[in-house]
Amino acid sequence: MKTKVCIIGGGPSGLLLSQLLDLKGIDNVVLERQSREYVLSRIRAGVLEHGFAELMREAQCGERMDREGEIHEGFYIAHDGRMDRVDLHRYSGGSSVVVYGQTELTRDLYEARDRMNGRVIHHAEDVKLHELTGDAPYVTYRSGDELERVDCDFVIGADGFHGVSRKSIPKGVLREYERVYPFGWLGVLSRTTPVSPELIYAKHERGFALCSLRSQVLSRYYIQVPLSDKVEEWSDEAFWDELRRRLPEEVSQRMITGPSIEKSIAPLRSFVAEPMRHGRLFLAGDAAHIVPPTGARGLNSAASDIHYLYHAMLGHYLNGDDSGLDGYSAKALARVWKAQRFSWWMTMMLHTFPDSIDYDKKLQETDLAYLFSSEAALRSLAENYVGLPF
Ligand code: FAS
Ligand code: PHB
Repeated sequence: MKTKVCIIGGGPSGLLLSQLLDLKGIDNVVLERQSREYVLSRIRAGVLEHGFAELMREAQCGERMDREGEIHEGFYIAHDGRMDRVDLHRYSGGSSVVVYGQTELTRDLYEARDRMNGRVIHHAEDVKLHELTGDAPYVTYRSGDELERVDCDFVIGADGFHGVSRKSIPKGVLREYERVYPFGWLGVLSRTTPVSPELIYAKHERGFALCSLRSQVLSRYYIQVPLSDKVEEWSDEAFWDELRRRLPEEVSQRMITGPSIEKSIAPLRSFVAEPMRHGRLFLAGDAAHIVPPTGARGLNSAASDIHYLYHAMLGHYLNGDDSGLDGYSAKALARVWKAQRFSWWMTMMLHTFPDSIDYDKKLQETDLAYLFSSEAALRSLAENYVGLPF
């Protein structure tokens, strides 16, 4: 098989780039290890930056997001028994975020690929990248018992943290930066009315909690748990009890509980791989960087990678201009690191740390006190949360 761009990974990053390129007549193929059903069974991000929403519209995939997604102009931080609202609209100069689940967004992208007869190959096993530093890279993969080959101009590694692409960059070239947090997030999805119309990030001595949603009939909640916890150790009842303990009474009293339809524990890490380019290979999304979900930057960091790669490919194929490709890694990383900083800051401010000393706890309290006493601090939080410019 021959194509211009071979994209490894049929998650949101890979599918969005595939759709954008196809709309401009740039031939591409997506190789996805799992089935579509498996990809769509994963429950992940819930908050889209303004820039991500714009990209979805540019990709002609924004119609259901605009119809079913919710525009949110603020969120709450619960601490010390009180609730303080972060007015995103006011402090970001009029911007907002869209609350719309990654699962539905990925479904919209798959359906758009179907409408364009896009080539998304599922069950692509043992993907291997070859000749990345030459002019004629190629990718091999196994489909059943058959070994297949894709000859291409460029390979996009959009295969997530556990993918093969980043690992195809020689050890002497790749630099990795990582911080692992001593806790995870236990998440529950339930067909219940959300406890709050806006998200609530809760700092509590028992641990962090987050009240989010997917719609007015689908709630998404998280509580911080020790890394040693196993999801099977948490009954629904135990989850709801612990969540309520971490929220102000005015909130916990009105909590509507119900059976979990999804329950999982996600570890938290900050991670960046540099460079995001190696020869004809370009990394995008979780393949290159991971953030703790506290700042809702995970999926949104992928958006700017895709935006930069899309325009770089347009420059190459439509204008013979490779400046976008040559500048991609530095430009993407500049924004990635700002998302890393923000996600780290939100995580350090709102979670309990098993080894924290009293001084650390006072700093956390002071961080919150300063935030809600300073317009400059609120503007800084708001501009990061709604998404820094691409
Ligand atoms: P993805 O990991 O989504 O997609 C990569 C795709 O590549 C997958 O479909 C995988 O099957 C495929 N693949 C992997 N290896 C392959 C191979 N060798 N060959 C072929 N295909 C291969 N972000 C938030 O903003 N908020 C959240 O609340 C949040 N919660 C999360 C919870 C969990 C458990 C995880 C893991 C992530 C969460 N994230 C969250 C981050 C998440 O949304 C990612 O940012 C987002 O999935 C990134 O999308 P992709 O870069 O497409 O990577
Ligand atoms: C979610 O709804 O899954 C969600 C929202 C905001 C976050 C993290 C997760 O910061």
